[in-house]
Amino acid sequence: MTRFASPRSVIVGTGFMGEVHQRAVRRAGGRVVGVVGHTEEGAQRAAQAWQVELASTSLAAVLESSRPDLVHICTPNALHTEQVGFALEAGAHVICEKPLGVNSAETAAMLKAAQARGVVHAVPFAYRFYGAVRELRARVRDGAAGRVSLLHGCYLQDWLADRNATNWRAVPDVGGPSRTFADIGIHWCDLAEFVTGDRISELVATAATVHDRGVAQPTEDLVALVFRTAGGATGSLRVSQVSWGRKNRLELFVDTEQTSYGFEQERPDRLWMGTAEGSVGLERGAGFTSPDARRLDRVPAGHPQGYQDCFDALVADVYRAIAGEPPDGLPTFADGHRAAVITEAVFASVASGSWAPVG
Ligand code: SOE
Repeated sequence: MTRFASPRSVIVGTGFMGEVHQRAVRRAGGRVVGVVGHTEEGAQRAAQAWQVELASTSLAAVLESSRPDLVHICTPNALHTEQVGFALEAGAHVICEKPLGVNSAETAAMLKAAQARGVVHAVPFAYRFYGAVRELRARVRDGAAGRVSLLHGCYLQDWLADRNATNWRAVPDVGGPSRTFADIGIHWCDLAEFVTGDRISELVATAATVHDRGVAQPTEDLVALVFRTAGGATGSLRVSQVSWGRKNRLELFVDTEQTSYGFEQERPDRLWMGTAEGSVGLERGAGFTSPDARRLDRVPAGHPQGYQDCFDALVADVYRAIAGEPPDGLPTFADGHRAAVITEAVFASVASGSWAPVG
C-alpha cells in the first residue's frame, strides 16, 4: 500500500459510536486531532479520555483550526446531512454513520455532494469486514455452488424491549421516521446484497410498534418482510429491537443450488456450510480460503476477533482509498443511499399493504 502520513481525524459525536471510531483511528494508524460534542462538558470529557487537545461544540470551529484529512460523523441521524455538508465544505474525506440520512432525498444529495467534491466517502456497514462475510461472498460469487435460491435470516436485539427504555433513536425528529429498520434492518439488507451481488427488487412488509415510549408518533419496534431479488432469489427477514435475550443477533443464511451457508454475527469467526454430505463449521484461519477473508485476519485462529476489529479494518480501508488504492468492498454513500431507498420501500409496502418495488 502507498504510504500515507498518519491521517488526521476529527470525531463528531462522543457516544458509543464516537468511541468505537476513535479507537479504530488509532488502531489503523491515524490520529484524532479534534472532537466535537453535543455539550461542552461531553466534548471535554471525551477529549480527556481520548487524549485529544481540541474539543468544542462547534464543528465549524474544530474544522477551521484542525484542517483534518477525515471527518467521522457519529451523531444522531437527523444531524448527518448538515454535518456532512460542513465536512465536505472543508475539503475533508468523510465517514458518516448509518443511516446516512433520514430519507432518500437527503442521502441522494449527500452522495452527489461527496462525488462532486471527489473525496472518499464511507458508511460503516461494518459487518462487511468480518472474514466470514468475505468468505461467504467469495464462495457465493465464484458460482461453483450454483444459483442463490433463498436468502433468509434475522436481526434481533433487546435493548429496547423494556417498555420504559428509550434513546434518541426512538425520537422521530432526531432518529428519523424509521427506527428498527433504518438502524439495523439495513445492515442485514446491505450484507445480503453485498455477498450475493444481487439486489432486492420488490418486497412486502409489515411493521409493529410494541411500546409507545411516551412519544406522539412512536417508531416501529419490529418489521417482517418477504422479498424477491432481481436475480430471481426469494427472501425473508425478521427485524426487532424488542426480542428479549437477543443482543445483536444478525443471522444471514444463503441457500444455493448445491450448498447452504450461514453467518451469525454473534459467532463471527465461523461460517456454517451445509451440503448433501452434511454440515460443517468453517473456522477463520484454515477454513477461510479466500484472500479477501484472509487479509482481515488480525490474530491467529482460536483467538476471537469481533466488532471493533471490523471498524479498525473499515478505517484502514478508508485510508487505502485516500491513498488512491480503493479496496474492494468499501461501503460508500452510494450504499447509504441504497439503504434509504430500501427503507422507503419497506414503509411504502407497510402503508399500502401490498408489494412495493425497491428504487
Ligand atoms: C444499536 O441498535 C446499534 O448500535 C446499531 O446502531 C449498530 O449499527 C449495530 O451495529 C449495533 O447496534
